[in-house]
Amino acid sequence: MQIKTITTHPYNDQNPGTSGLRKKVKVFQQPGYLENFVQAIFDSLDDLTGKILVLGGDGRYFNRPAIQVIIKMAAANGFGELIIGQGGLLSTPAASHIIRKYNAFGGLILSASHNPGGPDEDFGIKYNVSNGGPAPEKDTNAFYQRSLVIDSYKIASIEDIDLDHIGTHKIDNLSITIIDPVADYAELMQSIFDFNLLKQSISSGYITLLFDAMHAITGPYAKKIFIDILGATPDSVINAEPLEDFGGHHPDPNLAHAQELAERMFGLAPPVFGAASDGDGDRNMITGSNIFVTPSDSLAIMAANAHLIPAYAKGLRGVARSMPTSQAVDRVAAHYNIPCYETPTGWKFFGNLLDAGKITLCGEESFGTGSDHVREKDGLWAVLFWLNLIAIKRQSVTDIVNEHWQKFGRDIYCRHDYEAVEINIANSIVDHLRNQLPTLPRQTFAEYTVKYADEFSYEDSIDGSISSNQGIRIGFENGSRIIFRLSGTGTVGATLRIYLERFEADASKHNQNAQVALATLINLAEQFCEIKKRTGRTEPNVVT
Ligand code: G16
Repeated sequence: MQIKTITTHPYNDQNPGTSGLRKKVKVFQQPGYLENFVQAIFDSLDDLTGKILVLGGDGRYFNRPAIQVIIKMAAANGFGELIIGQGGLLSTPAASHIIRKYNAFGGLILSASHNPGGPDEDFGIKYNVSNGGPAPEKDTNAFYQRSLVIDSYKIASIEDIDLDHIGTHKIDNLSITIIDPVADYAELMQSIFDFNLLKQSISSGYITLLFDAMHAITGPYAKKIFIDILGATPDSVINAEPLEDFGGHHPDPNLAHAQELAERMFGLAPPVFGAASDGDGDRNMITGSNIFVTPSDSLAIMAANAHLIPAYAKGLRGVARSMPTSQAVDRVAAHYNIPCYETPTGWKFFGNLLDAGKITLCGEESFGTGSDHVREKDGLWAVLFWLNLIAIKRQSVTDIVNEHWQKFGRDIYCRHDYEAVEINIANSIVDHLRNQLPTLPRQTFAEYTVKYADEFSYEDSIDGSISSNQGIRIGFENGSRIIFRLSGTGTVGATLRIYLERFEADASKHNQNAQVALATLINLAEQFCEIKKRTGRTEPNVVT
């Protein structure tokens, strides 16, 4: 195979965010842009010669051409084997599983997750390490540093590979295997959950379900698992065909974007259970007939009931949540006397805890939950977990949630997102918040007295690494919190996220609307950050 070394010039904006490098497709299409970043990754890795690389993406626009480039670069850089999902498709959790199962050196996952797709929309790429999880910060920092000085990349002169047929191609010492993207993952799910019980519950009509794949990667996975294996009716999976532009929608599983699902679940005669996943299949939204379960509550409920699921019957070693996720799971951990860790936003921070066996279950408010079965959050796993719970407990989603709140109390929670804020304004808001931090403790606002006001910094208990500036926290004596963070996944301007939470022990007040119950905190948040005043906006773009 002939290998060419191409001269390039560095770009200065290839700093990975919360989850890989995400930019507009047009940015990725600049000469050498994709190649530089991939070469920066390969240059930063210890000897990769002869090793296995897993490759796949969520099928969005630019997925296929990018994969062909990466195949040629991986060949030129000396990988021994490439494992690629048929059609260039792999969900993020399936890629994580395949890296682990086949002892791969790592994997490149092409996705911008829940961001929209298409020629004028978003593309992304991230590297996962040999444990199957996202590269930790020390690696992503190294990728960025290398990208700033890169002056050439290596690429092999080989024909494009046929991605659509399963099989193996041999080119000199390189073997390229195109695999069924679903089979290994479906097998893994069957080793975790009680598929016999699920089949009975679905065939008897006890569980009716609706899954919205949002024209993204989970369509083929959901069809295989829910329809082919579990026997659900074909109309149980909607928007199942992956499209390069996700049908023009945001593949973001929340009530605003999974509109069709929301209409059915809150309409006449809804199914027992409804769920959606995102672009690359790692997020999940859980609903029941006329109820939406917040991701923070979902994590807590899963933790409280995990012992009912076959794979977790021995109980959980510990749990973890990202800092802005509500404290509901902390109460469950305290009840079962297991450790609960608080990490910065970003799945990569759970990896060390999972590898060290400190935690079994973890999750985030951003619609992500997962366990030690892979090293990514896992949308369909969460859906199967809930289905398995409903089948065992013989309760509706509403009853499961209410029972949980009665036992543990309710952490009333919501998040307000202000998207595409001008970067200078966003930075001035963060500076303004920072300046107030020393003066806030012990001040009282209505019934809220500030207990602490700081910027979250995390020390990894396994490798001792420190991650600073991970969000501004204002915590109150009564356990309520307001948190401010700039998103690390947006591609236009800055997104300010405001997370609000208040604990309610009184069961007679559990069924309040969250926006109403959190109204004082919402006003206080504006008083602290002045987003409306500084931008002239009147409301957040998204409320979850
Ligand atoms: C990614 C990360 C998550 C994070 C989320 C939101 O999810 O994997 O850990 O919670 O982004 O991050 P931010 O608040 O910085 O936008 P995904 O599903 O987009 O890969």
